[in-house]
Amino acid sequence: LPEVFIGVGSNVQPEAHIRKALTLLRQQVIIKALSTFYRTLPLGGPAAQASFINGVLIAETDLPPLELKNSVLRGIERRLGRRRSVDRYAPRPIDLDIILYSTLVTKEPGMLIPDPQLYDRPFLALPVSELAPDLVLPDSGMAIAAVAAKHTENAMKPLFGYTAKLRKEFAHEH
Ligand code: PH2
Ligand code: MG
Ligand code: MG
Repeated sequence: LPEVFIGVGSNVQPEAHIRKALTLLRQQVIIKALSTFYRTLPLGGPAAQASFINGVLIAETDLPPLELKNSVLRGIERRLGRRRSVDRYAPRPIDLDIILYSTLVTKEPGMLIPDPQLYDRPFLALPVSELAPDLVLPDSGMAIAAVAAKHTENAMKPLFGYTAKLRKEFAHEH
């Protein structure tokens, strides 16, 4: 089955919303592994915005990317009360993004894989590197370790207790 790296983020009751999102997600895909989850400062948008929790998981699914995104991920976002508006920095109960889909490279509008944000967001690069330290990115040929090395965990606080609980509850045992 294709391995998909999915970015998870929330800044509205994030502990609870991420747990609910994973409960729904695992009804539709196999959750193989969870990165460390971090408390992160809001990037872009109004500075007064609430902080986020961000992390990345590896899923296995035979769903093609468009279906995974539009029915599964968007479906969970809607069920958790996310309403999309013109404000791309609006607080969100849950955000689920396809970061990598196996070795696929696609540049269609609305379906950029690998997600270009992987290159400039520490809360994506560091977790992906934790989950797959030897990964080579299929679009650029860059090593994820090199991308992650450009970032520091300065603005990221690892949530070890929360991560352990998520792993116990949701990560499929190998
Ligand atoms: N997502 C955003 C904007 N800012 N900041 C953090 N810390 N985490 C996010 O997931 C995030 C953000 C919209 O793309
Ligand atoms: Mg996002
Ligand atoms: Mg998104």
